Amino acid sequence: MKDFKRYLVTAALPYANGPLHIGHLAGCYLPADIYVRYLRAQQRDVKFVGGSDEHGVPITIRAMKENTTPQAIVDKYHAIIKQSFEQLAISFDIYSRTSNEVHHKTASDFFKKLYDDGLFEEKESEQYFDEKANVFLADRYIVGTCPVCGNPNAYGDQCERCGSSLSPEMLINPRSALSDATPIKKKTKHWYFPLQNYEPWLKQWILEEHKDWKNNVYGQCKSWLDNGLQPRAMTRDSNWGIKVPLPDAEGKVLYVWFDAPIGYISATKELTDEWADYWCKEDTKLVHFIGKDNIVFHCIIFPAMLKAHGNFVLPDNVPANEFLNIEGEKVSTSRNWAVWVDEYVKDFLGCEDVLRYVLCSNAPETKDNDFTWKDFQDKNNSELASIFGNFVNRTFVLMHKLCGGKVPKLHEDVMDDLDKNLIEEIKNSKIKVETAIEAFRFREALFEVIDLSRKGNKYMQEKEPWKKVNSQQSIVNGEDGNINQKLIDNCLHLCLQLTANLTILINPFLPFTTKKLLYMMKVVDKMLEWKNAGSVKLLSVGYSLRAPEILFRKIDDKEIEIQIEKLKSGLVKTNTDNKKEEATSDTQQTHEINHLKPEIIYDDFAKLNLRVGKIILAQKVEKADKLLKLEIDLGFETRTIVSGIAMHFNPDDIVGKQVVVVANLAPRKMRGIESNGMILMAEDKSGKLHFINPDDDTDAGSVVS
Ligand code: B3M
Ligand code: ZN
Repeated sequence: MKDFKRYLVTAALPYANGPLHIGHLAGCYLPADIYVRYLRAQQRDVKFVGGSDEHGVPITIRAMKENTTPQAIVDKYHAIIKQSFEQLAISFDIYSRTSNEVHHKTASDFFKKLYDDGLFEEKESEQYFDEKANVFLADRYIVGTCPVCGNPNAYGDQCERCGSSLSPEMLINPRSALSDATPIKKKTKHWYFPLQNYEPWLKQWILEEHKDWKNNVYGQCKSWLDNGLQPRAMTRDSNWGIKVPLPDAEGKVLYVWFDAPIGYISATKELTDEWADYWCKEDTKLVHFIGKDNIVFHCIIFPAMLKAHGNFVLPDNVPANEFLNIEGEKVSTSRNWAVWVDEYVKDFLGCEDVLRYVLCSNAPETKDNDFTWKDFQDKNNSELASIFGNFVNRTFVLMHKLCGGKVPKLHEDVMDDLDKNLIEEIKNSKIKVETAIEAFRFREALFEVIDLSRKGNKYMQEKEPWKKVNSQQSIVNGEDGNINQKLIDNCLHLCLQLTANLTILINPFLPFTTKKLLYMMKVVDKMLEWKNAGSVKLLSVGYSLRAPEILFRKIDDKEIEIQIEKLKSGLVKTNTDNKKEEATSDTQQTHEINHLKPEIIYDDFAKLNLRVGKIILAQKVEKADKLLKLEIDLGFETRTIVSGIAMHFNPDDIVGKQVVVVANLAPRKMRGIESNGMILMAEDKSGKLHFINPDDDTDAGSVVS
């Protein structure tokens, strides 16, 4: 392994067009912060840079939606995002913004250098233009009717109802998503970066020299490289962004993905005069933490730009996470299906570490993962509080009760195997945790820390120091009493040393908890140096310690219900997806309809097999007030279906009625009767049920779709 002198760690620059949600945190900010805190504890030379991405179409769209200027938007959201990071203790050395002058100059000079070196291709092409809004339109901003399924709101790149991949030319009645105007084609000139020229080098650099990258990252790079790279326009027609620094470039700005990664360089410049050491010296380890949708930009495009420019180090690793879903659904900011960091902090003040814990122990490191409030509660109550918190609390309480509030001695003469094993476990934990962190396996690392506290609990349970006191009282002989005190001392001595170790190991993950622990032990930050982990001589004998604090309060069901309710009631119906939803405009925004279930795609619907059926028999089910047993003619067969409609209809009145049946529902036993399907009914506001009647003469078995 290469010996690195310094570390430069970056975390993707969030677009300043909305607040931060927990998916962002889990994706890259929390892992980056854990890594950096660990490196700092290792006394390594590290800089952690970040900032807001304040250019690009998402910002201008947001400004249009909110009827304000892009500047007002970025000012507003930059402040909110920055504060959310601070509240969760994401410890950037600098959190900058790409609207800063340093950045404009850095990005502009970067572009100019590539231009002067003759590395761009200038090309004119025809692109869609909205004459009303006076802007060129990316495919996503053109909507129209899908030629495949007739969806009137298909996008210029894809229909979300039927999943067809489209181009704007294919849409029937195309219109601009911004103004409703019919887009026209207009000529425009742009500067293209010939990515294909860097393909051989990228193949060597990534596919041969970086087999160590995470599978998801390596795999995505390989697929881009296998498909062949194309020239990419590095400029856009817009009045928001960094002006193209050329004389004949009126109304042109740098492509946001050209300028944003340069933002890492600009932020380092703002942070330190030694910025060039971090960016230009070969013994720097540059690590980009990102989400999976940013892989191509950080692994292919930006490195190619750096290579073309020359003099810069390249990323040594790009540990990208997958996505975090919420309660089984993709995060969608426009549907408000998200857990917002600023709101979390308000609702769970003092529980910042709990969020950090849950997001790390459930991080989408290798695949998309799910955040649920129930799991959040479980992890807090039965891991943090019951295992980690409980161990520390017992240790402190017993130390005060049985050892006079001071660190007791370790009496070597009465040490047994349990004691020796525990010392061994403490040493091993350090190695396990650091190996996992160095490999960007933060979940595993955190698990090891909690596991050490679990071992502490087990040790304490086996030793039962509280019982030694009772036997001590009953023993008249002073000698035995001493032995018992020695055993108590040893147990609590080791439990306290274990607590000190836990403090060092948990520090990168739970910085708030670490502070409380340091306070309770009356020790200073210096103890947190990573090299101290593994030692059982961290707390000096005779040193008096404070009373324990509760590290993690229990979170009750009510609090969880409130959050789930909040999530569900905030639901807004739209037809946009997670990644591209920021692209929608006023004209596409649909109104709020509360309590609708989360959006599904056509394929979900298509799984249902709906048929027309006719009720030929209806009977009450014994000892079940609500159930009727129905025999339903489906044309091709007769089915028994048990339905919860007995309170609404008299069996005799419904025989002969037509119904819509979910015919492929898995069978289910109710009151001992197997029900093979379900009938659909409409429920009005008052809770009254109504039949959904097909026309009288619809044949039984007809397909409903
Ligand atoms: N702002 C995209 C995103 O937030 C973009 C990242 C820039 S990193 C240089 O997903
Ligand atoms: Zn379609």
